[in-house]
Amino acid sequence: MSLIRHAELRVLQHVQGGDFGGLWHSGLGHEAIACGTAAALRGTDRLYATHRGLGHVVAKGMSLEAVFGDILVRRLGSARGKGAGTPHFADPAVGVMGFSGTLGGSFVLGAGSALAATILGRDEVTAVVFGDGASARGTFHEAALTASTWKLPVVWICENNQWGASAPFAVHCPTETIAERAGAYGMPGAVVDGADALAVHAAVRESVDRARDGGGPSLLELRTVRMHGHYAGDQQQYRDEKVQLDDPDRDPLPRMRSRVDAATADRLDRETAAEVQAAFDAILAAPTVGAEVIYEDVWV
Ligand SMILES: Cc1ncc(C[n+]2csc(CCOP(=O)(O)OP(=O)(O)O)c2C)c(N)n1
Ligand SMILES: [Mg+2]
Repeated sequence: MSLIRHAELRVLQHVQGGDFGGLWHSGLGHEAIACGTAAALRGTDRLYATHRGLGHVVAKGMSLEAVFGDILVRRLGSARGKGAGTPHFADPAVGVMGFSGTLGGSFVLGAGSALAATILGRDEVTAVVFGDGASARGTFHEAALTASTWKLPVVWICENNQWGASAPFAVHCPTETIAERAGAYGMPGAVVDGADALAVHAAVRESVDRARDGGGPSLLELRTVRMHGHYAGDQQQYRDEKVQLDDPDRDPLPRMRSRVDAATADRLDRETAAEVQAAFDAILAAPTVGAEVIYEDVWV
């Protein structure tokens, strides 16, 4: 969580410096979900993350170099210099299966990934992460229904940060929870404190075990806060509440820190800060790529 926090802050600093050609969606506040989820998955299990998913892909095992390379449009990025940042993070070797520019595509891709594992006899679980806003897509219905009917090894992981861009949860969702939809699909559903990494881990672990044992999918709704705007630079005029970093009631980092002895926490903080700084500097110093890469990896 500390590594992800430092990486998020470093990227934010870079984006705020103005040398970034796109929208950056900060995952500050989502670190416990990323780590609790990845820790419950095996290396061979598959993960579909989100546009806010830097933490998820790092927790799943994607290198900082590849992540920063994608953000900074360098050769070492997983898109090998084609850029585009978070939506295109992918490293199948560690089970990071990519995402897309449109929300909701990963519901059906995730169900397909789990179906493939079943057909091929692979002992793999697929975790699909999505936001409270994205849960409104019609693809959720068809993927959830099919995955439950066929008992596919999927875990649906909703990061409910109470916002879909500028729309508050109560405005875009007619029910108190998203988890209560689970019953309609014949799967278990639960609301979990998404700022508590250990609670996330326990819940995801149970769902992963169930999926692996042939019990089919589950729907977990992990409640947390989006600590920054929808994108870096979002003035959030629609939002009164401001969430501060280091708030022990809202920020997942101090909550985890309180469970570790202070010396260990300090050491991890120092080491991860240095690791992030070194990786970011190295990628920043590498040459950017030009238009010559555009036809690479294109199948005609
Ligand atoms: C199909 C589709 N509709 C709209 C968008 C634009 N968009 C990108 S992120 C976002 C908000 C998503 O909210 P949520 O799913 O709750 O995720 P969060 O940003 O809160 O992590 C929107 C509307 C999109 N990328 N794809
Ligand atoms: Mg949201």
